[in-house]
Amino acid sequence: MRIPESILEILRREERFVILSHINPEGDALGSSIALALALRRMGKAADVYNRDGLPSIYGFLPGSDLVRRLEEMKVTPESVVVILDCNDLERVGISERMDCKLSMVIDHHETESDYGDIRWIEPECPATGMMIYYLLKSLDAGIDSVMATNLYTAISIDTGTFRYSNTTAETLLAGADLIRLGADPSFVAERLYESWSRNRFMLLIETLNTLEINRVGSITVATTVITSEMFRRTGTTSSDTENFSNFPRKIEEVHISALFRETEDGRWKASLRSKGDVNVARIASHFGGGGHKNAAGFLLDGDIEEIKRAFLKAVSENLLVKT
Ligand SMILES: [Mn+2]
Repeated sequence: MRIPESILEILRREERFVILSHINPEGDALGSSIALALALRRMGKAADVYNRDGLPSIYGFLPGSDLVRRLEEMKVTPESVVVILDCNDLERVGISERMDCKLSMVIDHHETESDYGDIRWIEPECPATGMMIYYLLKSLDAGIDSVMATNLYTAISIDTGTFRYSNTTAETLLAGADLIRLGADPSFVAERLYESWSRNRFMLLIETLNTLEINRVGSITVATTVITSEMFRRTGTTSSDTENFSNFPRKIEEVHISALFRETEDGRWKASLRSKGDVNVARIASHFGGGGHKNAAGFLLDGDIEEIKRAFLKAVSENLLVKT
């Protein structure tokens, strides 16, 4: 992976950094942000991490996670370099106006959504932003300590299903191995990510799986599940408890696509799409104005959930002519 020289130069030269990532942050956004901030601090610079939604409690295990503060506390000055990670436009960060900063920089592995940023480094083939930060820190010679290693290992774990998804390559495993050598504990991270749920979260999963419907669309089998605001209320959970839920119906052998529809606080519906192998759900998401990767994508729609499901299945039949 070739790191743009301008990025290395700015990180070495500038003194003040504000690190931002997407709303509803998950392990890649958080781990990448924390690791980069700690590396910059180690280089003697000021580096702060903000996220609109703060730190979800399930990521409280990340060392250095106390660095993550809410967007309303953000201080950007004309000397600041703003670094946006794991997304590439301001709307995804939850910011509506351009900031008065010295420079803005985007580091992301999602297909381009906007042209925001004075410097953009985007690698759609890269499995995680955490991989890009890993290579970046290697090139900066800042040194990766065990705290940074744990954050980057978690970032890569989340976006590769802990080295299982089709984006897992030899490079991913080599980076994972190096991060373990540098101090990441794979069984600790896996236990915190996959075996540390609250009972409430598990009850929400049971309710969600009870909404399962399986539809055959041409040669494609689609599983849909739904989470309503009422289900969140009943189980005492929030949207951050739903991370990974859309993967569960993929466990069914014949299912090619799993679509989870979650009601948002403002009464809209957020679809999280997951697929196996060659089935490209990014194409369906973009049909509805959303985006993502081949095997993981999403979109947001207004309206009645039953109508949205019907429109979704129609879009699958129109947009996917895939051999299975
Ligand atoms: Mn990511």
